[in-house]
Amino acid sequence: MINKPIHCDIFCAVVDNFGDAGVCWRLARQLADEHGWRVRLWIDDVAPLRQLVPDHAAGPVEVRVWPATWPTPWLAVDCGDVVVEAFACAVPSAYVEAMASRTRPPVWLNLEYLSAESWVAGCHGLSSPNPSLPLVKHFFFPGFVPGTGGLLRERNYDERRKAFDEAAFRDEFGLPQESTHELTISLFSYPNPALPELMRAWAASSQPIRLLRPGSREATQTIGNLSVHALPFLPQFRYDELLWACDLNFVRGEDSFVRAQWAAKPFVWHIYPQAGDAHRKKLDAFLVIHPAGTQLRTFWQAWNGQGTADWAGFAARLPDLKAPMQAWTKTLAACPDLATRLVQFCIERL
Ligand code: TRH
Repeated sequence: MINKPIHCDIFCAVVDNFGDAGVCWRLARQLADEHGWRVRLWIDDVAPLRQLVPDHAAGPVEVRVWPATWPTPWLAVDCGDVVVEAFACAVPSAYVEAMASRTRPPVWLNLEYLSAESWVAGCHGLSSPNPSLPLVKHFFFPGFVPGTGGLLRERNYDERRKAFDEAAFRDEFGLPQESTHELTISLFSYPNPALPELMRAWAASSQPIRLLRPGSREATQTIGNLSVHALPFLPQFRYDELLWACDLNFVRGEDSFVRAQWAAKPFVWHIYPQAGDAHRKKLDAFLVIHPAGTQLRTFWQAWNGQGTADWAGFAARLPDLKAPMQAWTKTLAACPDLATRLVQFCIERL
């Protein structure tokens, strides 16, 4: 048992996009803010973090550039009590040796990618002893069901949402005020061959559609009944505001996918494409556990490259999606969040 604040080093290698930095920052900030840990985030590319959190230098996390050549030797006292390697990014070997030379080895976690597949609960928490050093690594799997590591969700999420002023948000970005006959949609996806056809369907729809595209450089334009607005790439904590302001959210990857679930609005997921179509199984696994999975399936599969996206059919189902979306969020929010579970997991082993 230790009395001083727990010191945690999180290692993040940016593979691509924003998800690696986004997830690591979210976890790091929660551990510092909500659990009083002293957290250092070692990240090999600060550029995405700067976009997500322009003021990250203000704390509460100490952000350090993970140098290409790690300084050697690394001292045992400079290791965290808890070491998190995000997405199997491989902690530098000099650091690992220093971990092994501590009288009490750190709790070492590999934070895995999120998946709804049924094997996840069986693998969460499993340990892997180091073949040559007195160290054990544990696999920490985020997940949707009991027995997994849960999902990242800040303690003050509901409070922030209650305080959200949608009218002010719309004013700030030059959007008209909310109207009941118009559908507001946010779009954050990978390049998607299904998009041009969907835009045509939106332009031809009888209901006016306002499409908000964060981080898009395209000019704001109107095509038939579709108004397209380019928005700036928002700081991470403000991205939630965009999701709250919309009736339907197109999200992708891992972190925006989770935020859409907290927003409890109907959403469409563009899953991160993987070699050998491995992502299809993950998409199906989520549709199986989600209470609206049956209503979502064909449109989501089409958005992910299987079949044709039938907008009119999906739009007709939107009103019925509200209740299961809210029920799902309620179920998830009733479980402890990922940071709390991670803290508990570590305290039992420190
Ligand atoms: O950027 P992504 O495609 O990240 C991906 C996934 O995490 C994928 O699983 C992983 O393998 C790959 O990275 C390496 O999508 P994701 O996960 O949704 O992350 C986007 C982040 O950007 C998220 O934290 C929300 C944030 N964001 C903003 O802060 N402002 C914005 O305006 C937008 C659109 C997003």
